[in-house]
Amino acid sequence: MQLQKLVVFLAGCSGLVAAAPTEGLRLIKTAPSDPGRWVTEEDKITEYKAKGLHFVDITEIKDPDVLAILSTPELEEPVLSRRAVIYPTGVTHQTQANPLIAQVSNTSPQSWLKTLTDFYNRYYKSSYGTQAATWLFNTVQIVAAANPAITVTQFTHSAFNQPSIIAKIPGTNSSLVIVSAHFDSTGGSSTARGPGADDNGSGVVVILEALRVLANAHFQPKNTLEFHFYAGEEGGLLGSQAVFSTYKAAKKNVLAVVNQDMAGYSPSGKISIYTDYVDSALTTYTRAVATAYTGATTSDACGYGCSDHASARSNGFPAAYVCDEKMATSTPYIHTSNDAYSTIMWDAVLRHAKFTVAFLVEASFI
Ligand SMILES: *[C@@H]1O[C@H](CO)[C@@H](O)[C@H](O)[C@H]1NC(C)=O
Ligand SMILES: CC(=O)N[C@H]1CO[C@H](CO)[C@@H](O)[C@@H]1O
Ligand SMILES: [Zn+2]
Repeated sequence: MQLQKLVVFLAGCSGLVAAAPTEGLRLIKTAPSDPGRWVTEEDKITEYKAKGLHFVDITEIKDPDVLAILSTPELEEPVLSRRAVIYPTGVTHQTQANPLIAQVSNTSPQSWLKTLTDFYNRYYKSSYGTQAATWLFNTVQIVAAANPAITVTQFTHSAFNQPSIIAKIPGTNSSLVIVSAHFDSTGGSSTARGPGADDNGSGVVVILEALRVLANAHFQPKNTLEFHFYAGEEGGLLGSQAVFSTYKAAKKNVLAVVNQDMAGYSPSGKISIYTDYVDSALTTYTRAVATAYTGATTSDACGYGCSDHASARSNGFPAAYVCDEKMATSTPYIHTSNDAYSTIMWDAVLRHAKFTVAFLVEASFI
């Protein structure tokens, strides 16, 4: 609220802000120090996403805690300290994890990613984006049906038709371990072809494959496991923001959020664990799990508002970000019509799916 008044003031006197807030414009923020600027929906995609610029759409964020974190420099202690979770220093459940990891394959991911990339695009405000959500909801339900204890729900968003989707494996404890990926895509404008194979169809099929394996095995966790498929990420982290805002209001106890956004293009053959705008203790634990189960990892930083883990963090939850490659050598096809099924490196998808199963099994016992 206050922030928005500030922006109006700045717009009047300095020209720092692109436009005054009028009907239909959106307030986006590109850095902690950026007071925000009003842009059109189309500009978000053509002037920011398509040019590799990250932002958070803060138009609907009213929570002062969340706005404060989004304006706090990355290296300062976040205003809203998360509950301290003590993570194990290494892996301790290989006996349970290894037989499950052996069930991971690319057979289902290949078929799912083919369907996802065949939608003209999965832009969150297009009818294709809604159709993709309907298909994904049905597919998650089919996968989850192997274990009747698993619930699958749609989390609807007031400002656009594409819902987020959440699958839950109830544990004996309601504390949550969450893996996530967004399923919307963009091809560089609202109307462009956007197959979104690596970005981020690959993250979606990775966590869906992990769900398939755990559902088939009737895996019974101690902590409750959730699989989040977010809508509207390319619009400024909209789906994840709404989900975590609800979780904050409900005072849910979240032990870990591991977001994967791009899991299908990796010339290095190593999982990359990103280190900025994340929880450092969870990141250390995530790296320990990834190293134990997939070998050496790399590190990088992707900046402000880079993906949905930022929404978990700004709502006070511990978040980590796992990607298929360092920025410099990551897919050259992102956010274009060339982010195609044919460019996917399937060994990377398999590696991330195995990591996801390993992480869920290990963290289910935290
Ligand atoms: C659930 O786990 C949390 C720690 O994550 C613990 O504090 C709490 O006591 C547990 N609840 C039950 C019912 O075991
Ligand atoms: C990221 C995203 O959420 N869409 C994203 C897919 O992944 C790339 C790499 O993380 C992001 O830059 C895009 O914004
Ligand atoms: Zn993207």
